[in-house]
Amino acid sequence: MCSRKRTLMLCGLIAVGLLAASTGWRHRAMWAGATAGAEEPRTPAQAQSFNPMTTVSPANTEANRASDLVISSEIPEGDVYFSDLIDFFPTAWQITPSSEVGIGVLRDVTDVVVQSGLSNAPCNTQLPISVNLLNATTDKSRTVTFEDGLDDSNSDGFPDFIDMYPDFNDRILGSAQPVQRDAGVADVGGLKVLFQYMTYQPGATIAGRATDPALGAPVVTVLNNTGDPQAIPVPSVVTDVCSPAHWTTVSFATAADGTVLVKNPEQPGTYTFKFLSHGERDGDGDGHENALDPCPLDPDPTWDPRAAEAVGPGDADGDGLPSSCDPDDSKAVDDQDGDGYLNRGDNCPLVANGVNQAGTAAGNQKDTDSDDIGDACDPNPLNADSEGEAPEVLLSRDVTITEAVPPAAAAPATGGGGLLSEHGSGVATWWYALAAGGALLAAVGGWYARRRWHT
Ligand SMILES: [Ca+2]
Ligand SMILES: [Ca+2]
Ligand SMILES: [Ca+2]
Ligand SMILES: [Ca+2]
Repeated sequence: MCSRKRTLMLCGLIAVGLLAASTGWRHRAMWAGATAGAEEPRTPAQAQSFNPMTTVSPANTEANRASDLVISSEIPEGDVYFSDLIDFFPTAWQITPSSEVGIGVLRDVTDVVVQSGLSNAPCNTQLPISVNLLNATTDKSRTVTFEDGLDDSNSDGFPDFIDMYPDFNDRILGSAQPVQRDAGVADVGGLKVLFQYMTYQPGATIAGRATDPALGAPVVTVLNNTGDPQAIPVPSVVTDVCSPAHWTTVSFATAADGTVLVKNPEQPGTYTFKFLSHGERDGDGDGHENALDPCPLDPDPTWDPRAAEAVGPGDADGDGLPSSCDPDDSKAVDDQDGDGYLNRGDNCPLVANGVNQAGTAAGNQKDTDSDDIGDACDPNPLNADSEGEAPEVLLSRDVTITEAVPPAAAAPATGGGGLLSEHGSGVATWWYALAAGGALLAAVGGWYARRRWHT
């Protein structure tokens, strides 16, 4: 689901509990931003590696306490990127359904940094992204299209993505009814990107796959309309997305009006969060996943897709087409097949399969088996495993919930003391994370602190 040639994935953003499963940004998505500093050339990875990491931290561990929850994940540099990711919350964790919370209430803040390649350049640009996620309707009776979602048709101050149900969600995820939906729109280098976190009942079937109820309540992330079979691919300035990436989501305990949004389990004990993810496929075993590798069936042992300079070992002309499959590696041609998709952002860089081929067998980036190799050049277009198996990782993270502490006798009313006594040392942890996220997150954090101060 999160396949990157069509998606950009931040797939893991999790929010409060949400998990991320499918995401993608179409066509390798859209990131833009500052360029990372040049580095010494590295020895490219020689084999597929996939080692995601995740932490879960309640700000307060007392039983039955409304507590902020922080989930952080990362994928190290050189690993293949996520193909999909689903978080599973312990069923005893108390998440208030969207139907019981006001539309537009702030529930989560997510801070992401992911590496990307822009306009056929190497995948070495990093861009921090921050997004506020608001409580959104789970009522499917009024829907909105992807194209109209940023409108505010009832003038309530929220985009229609918030108070109407995106019609593409069911095409991507199936008809299961989410319990909770949070949505927000990030500004990524001037591009608008819709984030949605969706939480389901344990055992829900998502995107055609039944989830194991023993794992907990599944949470998935959807970016834009990635994965919608009715979406029409178009070339993007973001021609690659790759590791490293990390993201942190803070799910707030309460709304400004005191409504509880997320609460620890009622009883003390140890509770286990699960994170089920798959990595991207690597058809030629050269360590570069298919979505990052313009020559996915020809090993490129000396080529570094993250190199500081495009011209270098393995790509003498720097056109993003490594020497293993470049018809002439002494003559740079950024769009070898002339179909409008630059080499690094084309799932068949040597065969025209662009907008002009829509409706033909080649299709417009058509990739029936979602292995990031287009039908027009896939030797096994109906068998993804023929072009590399997807590594699977299931992480377990235990969280210990402690006995509730009876309320202490009223303390002297000193402003700052109230904040600290309410949240304990956990607050400092997520505050630090927010501060690292930049001005937007800092602003949100400040608002949040003020709200708490006066409660
Ligand atoms: Ca290759
Ligand atoms: Ca080349
Ligand atoms: Ca092509
Ligand atoms: Ca394919």
